Formats: sequence, structure tokens, C-alpha cells
Amino acid sequence: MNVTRGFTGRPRVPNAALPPGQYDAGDDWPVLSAEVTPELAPADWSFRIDGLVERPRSWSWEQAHELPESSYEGDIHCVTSWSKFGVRFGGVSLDAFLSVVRPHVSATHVVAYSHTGYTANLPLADVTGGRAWIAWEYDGRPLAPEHGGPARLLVPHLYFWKSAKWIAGLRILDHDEPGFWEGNGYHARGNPWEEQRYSGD
Ligand SMILES: Nc1nc2c(c(=O)[nH]1)N[C@H]1C(S)=C(S)[C@@H](COP(=O)(O)O)O[C@H]1N2
Ligand SMILES: [Mo]
Repeated sequence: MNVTRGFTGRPRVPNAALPPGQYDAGDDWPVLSAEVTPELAPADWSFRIDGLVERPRSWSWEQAHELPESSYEGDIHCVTSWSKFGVRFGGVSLDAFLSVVRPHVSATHVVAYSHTGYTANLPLADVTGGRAWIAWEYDGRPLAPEHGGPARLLVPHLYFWKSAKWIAGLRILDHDEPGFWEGNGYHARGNPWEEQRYSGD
């Protein structure tokens, strides 16, 4: 890809909490969307998990809110090189949804898909063990539509393109299948600490 790596146009302040090549966006929260922000009311939102699971199912907004609340407080890292420190999201851990559908032992990967058609692939191991959420609150308020409200996937330990906005579901697979950005040259896993930006990194 024809991109200039390692240049962000901002001064670098050494910070051990910043993955390599990232800068601190401070109070800014850039909006990065390949699609037009959809008009998606909570009543029209649903979340489904199917594929290699024992009991595929869908949750309405109300049903999803009956699951135990879980929050994330920490950092997020976009591959375009901004990071944000100490953000707070509220929602439900993906573990709570997955324990209901029960992935097969053969399951290795997931494709997350949005109500808009956006997709992102992830190893199953990256969305289990308390490391991924369906998030509908930011800073104690409803998640704004441009940031994926009413609900988005949140996988903060990977580059933020994995955190599909307007999340509609997960398809559980026994192989890896590139999503939208991964099919356009981005890394299959996207670990910011190993600077896995592009396929081949
Ligand atoms: N549906 C959807 N989800 C998406 C994207 C997108 O274009 N569409 N962009 C991804 C990218 S590249 C990033 S950095 C984050 C941006 O989230 P934000 O706009 O809330 O900062 O969402 C991710 N999830
Ligand atoms: Mo991004």
C-alpha cells in the first residue's frame, strides 16, 4: 500500500502506554466510517450469533439488556495512528452471549457484521475471556450514532477497526475469513502492540 508509515504530523511524546507509531488524541474522538451513519433505533437493533454454535439465537435490545452489565475502562487504538486513553464503555461482555449459544469445539474464528454490511474477522480467542463487549454506553451516556450507537462491538486490545459499529451479529467459523478492511490489505489480527497494521506486518 502506498502509505507513509511512522509519520503522523504530530510531535512524539514518549509514552509507555502508547503502542508503537501511535499518538495520543487527547479529548478528540475521530469518527471513522466507511458507511453513512444509519438511522437505527434501539427497537430496530438486534444481535445474533450463529454458525458453529449449539444454539444459534438473536437478542432484541431488551433481551440483551437482561444480561449482566459489564464495562471497559482503558485505551483504544486506531490503525490511522490515534489512540485514546482512559475511555469508558458500558454494555455486556461477549462471554455472556457466547455462553448461551455455546460455540463448537471446532470453532476458531468469528466474523462480526454490522447492520450496515461492514464486516471484521477475529480469532475467537480475541473475543472471549473478558476482552470483548457489546457496548451501548460511552462515558455513562448512550453511545452516539456516529460512534456505532445504539450498540457496537468493542475489542479494545486490537486496532479499533475490529470494533464493528452498529453491530448486528457474529458468525462463528472453523477458519479465518477476511472482513472489509482485512480484504483490503489490513492485518488479519491487528494487534497494536506488535504493530500488525497491514497483511505481512
Ligand atoms: N460499521 C463500521 N464499523 C467500524 C468502521 C466502519 O467504517 N463501519 N470503522 C472502524 C474503524 S477503522 C475504526 S478506527 C472505528 C472508529 O470508531 P469511531 O468512529 O467511533 O471512532 O470503528 C471501526 N468500526
Ligand atoms: Mo480505524
